[in-house]
Amino acid sequence: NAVIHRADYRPPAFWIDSVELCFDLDPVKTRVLNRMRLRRNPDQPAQALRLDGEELNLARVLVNGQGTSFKLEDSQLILENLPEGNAPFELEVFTTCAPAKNTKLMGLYVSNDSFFTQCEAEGFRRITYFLDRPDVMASYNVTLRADKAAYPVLLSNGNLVEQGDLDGGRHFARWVDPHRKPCYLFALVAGKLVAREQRITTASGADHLLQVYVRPGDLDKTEHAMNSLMASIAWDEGRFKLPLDLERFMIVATSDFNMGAMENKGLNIFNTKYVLASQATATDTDYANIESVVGHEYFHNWTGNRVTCRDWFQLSLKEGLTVFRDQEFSQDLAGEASARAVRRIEDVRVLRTAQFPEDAGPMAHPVRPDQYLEINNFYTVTIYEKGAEVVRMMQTLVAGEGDPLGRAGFARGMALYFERHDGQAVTCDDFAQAIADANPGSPLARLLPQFKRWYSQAGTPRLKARSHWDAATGTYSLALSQSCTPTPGQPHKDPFVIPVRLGLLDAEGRQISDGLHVLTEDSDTLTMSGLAGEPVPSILRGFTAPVILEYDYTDAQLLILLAHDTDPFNRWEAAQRLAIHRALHFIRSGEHVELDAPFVEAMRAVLRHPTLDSAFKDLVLTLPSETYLAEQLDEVDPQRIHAVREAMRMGLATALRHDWEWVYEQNKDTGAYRPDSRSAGRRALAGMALTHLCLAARTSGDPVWPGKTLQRFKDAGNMTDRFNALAALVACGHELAAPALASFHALFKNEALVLDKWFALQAGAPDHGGNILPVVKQLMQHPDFNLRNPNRARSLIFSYCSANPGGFHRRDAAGYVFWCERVMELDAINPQVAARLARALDRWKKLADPYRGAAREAIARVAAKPDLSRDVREVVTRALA
Ligand code: B3K
Ligand code: ZN
Repeated sequence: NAVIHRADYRPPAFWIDSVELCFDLDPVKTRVLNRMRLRRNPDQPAQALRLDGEELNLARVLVNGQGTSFKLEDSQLILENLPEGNAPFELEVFTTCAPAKNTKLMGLYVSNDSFFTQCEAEGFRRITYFLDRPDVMASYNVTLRADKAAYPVLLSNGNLVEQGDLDGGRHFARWVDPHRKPCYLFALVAGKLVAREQRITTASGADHLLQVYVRPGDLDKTEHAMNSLMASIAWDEGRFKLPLDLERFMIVATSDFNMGAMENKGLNIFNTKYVLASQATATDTDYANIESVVGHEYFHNWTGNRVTCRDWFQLSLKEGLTVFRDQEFSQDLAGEASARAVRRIEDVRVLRTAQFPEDAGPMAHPVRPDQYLEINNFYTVTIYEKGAEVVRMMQTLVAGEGDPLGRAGFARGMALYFERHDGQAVTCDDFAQAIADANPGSPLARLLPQFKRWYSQAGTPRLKARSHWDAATGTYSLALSQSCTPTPGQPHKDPFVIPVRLGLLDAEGRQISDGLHVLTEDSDTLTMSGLAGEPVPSILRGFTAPVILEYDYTDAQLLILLAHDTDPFNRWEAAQRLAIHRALHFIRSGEHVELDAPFVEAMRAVLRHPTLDSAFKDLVLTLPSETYLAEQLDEVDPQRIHAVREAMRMGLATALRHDWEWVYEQNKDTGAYRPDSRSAGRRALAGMALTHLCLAARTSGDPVWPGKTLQRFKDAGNMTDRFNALAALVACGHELAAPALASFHALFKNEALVLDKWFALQAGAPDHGGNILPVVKQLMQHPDFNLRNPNRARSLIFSYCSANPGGFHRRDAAGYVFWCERVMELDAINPQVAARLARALDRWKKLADPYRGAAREAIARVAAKPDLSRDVREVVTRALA
């Protein structure tokens, strides 16, 4: 139960070359026979063998077939009297475990009468005693035995080499994985499952079998996942020349899963949420998420599995890189430049609303952390999303002539990375070195040691820009400077390497120049002369670095950028800044919210624009979230922010009423359902129009639009349109919302993933006078609610505590009391899920009173509970520090 430090890394004292596992699967008592071939690591001093094990019953230990002495201490099996010398020896460990009682969903567990495993990061030790660390890679040979009627399908990693019947109605299957792997990539599945199958021939001419396994009733919802898998395979071959290295690639869906999915070698296990889709039950967002998560897990097959992490501090080596790869995949699949830009904006929005606050709060940590108490707490937006931005900056910094984006240079770096490290467990340094070495002379290669501060220093850098215009000489200068506030354990920061793509526009909005500037010092000044008039700077185009850009844009400049910038990211950003200026003004001044004409006209121009994509219009018209606004303030009054944002939304609803009507008519019919980005964008904008039209009806009392919305809800031919209509009624608090919610429940009572949406919509609805908490409490009593199912717990409890600041932060502190009780209740069931919920109050120190004091008290109450998990303890201890 001690803090683990990166600096303490030592290679293992023993290697495990091969593992033979034999499972007798039984929900109450599963027997696991584990035969390993080990040898001492000659590079390490002779010492005892310490195998990790958790919640196991140990029955027998044999060394080379003989009984031996052993000790059990602190969840370790310690063997001191092992054969001397470097010769391999055989160790046999026989244990039992209880999958049906496993509510943590780590290790081997039962869900809907089937067996599943989850081993990353340290779940394999809940299956058998092992060196549960990623730098120990072994060959696996796995036999599964189980009752044939109850568990007709028996799966593990690799190739099925043998199967047959056994006495007593039982059967067996034996799987051999042709690739060596760390134990966190082990998986088994057993149960009543059916598969969609697809045979493919890849570019090299090799044949492969692809399978998507689900529960029998769900086969009709697997087409999109299979298509996404085929697209992923083709993309990785095309862009990075990385082929599928297995004869068989399987995806299995389970409804009880702690996160999104898991990249086990050849046997990915997925949350049903990221597999199952039909137009009747899944939204466009679900379709897009499935595509990206299927891609993500598939891309891990190379980045993570073929080359893995030396230790868990290197987690971003595989996660940051694989998120970067899945983001690029989604962009490439989106097609046209404008659709790519929409994806980019969405990714940046996630980074800024989730990762920036993390980097400014008590859990802030570098992309490569230096210490942890519980590794599961470090599967964070920093490791994943900021890690992806670090990889993206590398790509940007290897750009060259004929390769303006750095794609070719980056692909060369990837090739070198695999040439050097295939089959190894390596570090983030090894990765960065390969990308740099493949691009000698690039800014990345020149600046590599300094660039790697992105891995070692936490916190979001601030990039300040100040411009100066000398009309007499036609000279424009832009002074850039950087700083980064202290984070826990890091009081001082050295300057980062910040790639800044900069464009200049003239007063009519025509582009004058565009180029990449790399800031490496604390400050630096760019000068351009020979200009006819003062230019408008478009700074940080495409969001080339994960920084907070501070520049005192005037409204006039922002309006020019919004109307004319050729960089779609900064075009969107201009609208965000216009909205933020206004929101912050109203929040700080307490003035009555009244939207000014220039802002309204700019929004109208976007809505009515003849050529802009609907998806882009939807992003521009979406006001910055309450969470993002809170980050812009030193002291946060969540109710004030909520009230101002709602009032601004109402302002846009009423001022643009006719425009919303027009937009709705233009976008409401998208024909036969297809989840492509263009028609998805049109559905999103139609949904947004409905919400605003219903909001406007709230003040006018006009029943027409709520009525039309209800009709659309009833007639909808797909889940996106149906859900958006329902959400519009809920958002405006109309009386038609209640019957619509009831009929939605009745329609989908047998669709777990749709019920999750039903819970989430109600828990995340705009708060009116404190009405949401009672609804949430009531829904906890609903027969369909189940705290043990992570998806359901997230849909109700997280939607309220983490995604509904206006409902959660109550002056009477009842939201915090509710949070505290749920964290403690969940911790006894599933610490990983509980620790995620615990983070809902990360930013409590920024709150104004009375919220601040009450939040502190609630966190302290959790911290005072004696038998907390390591997961929750780490989060609350850091929060109070
Ligand atoms: N690698 C897994 C995450 C495992 C989380 C363990 N607590 C999924 C992914 O990133 O692809
Ligand atoms: Zn991943």
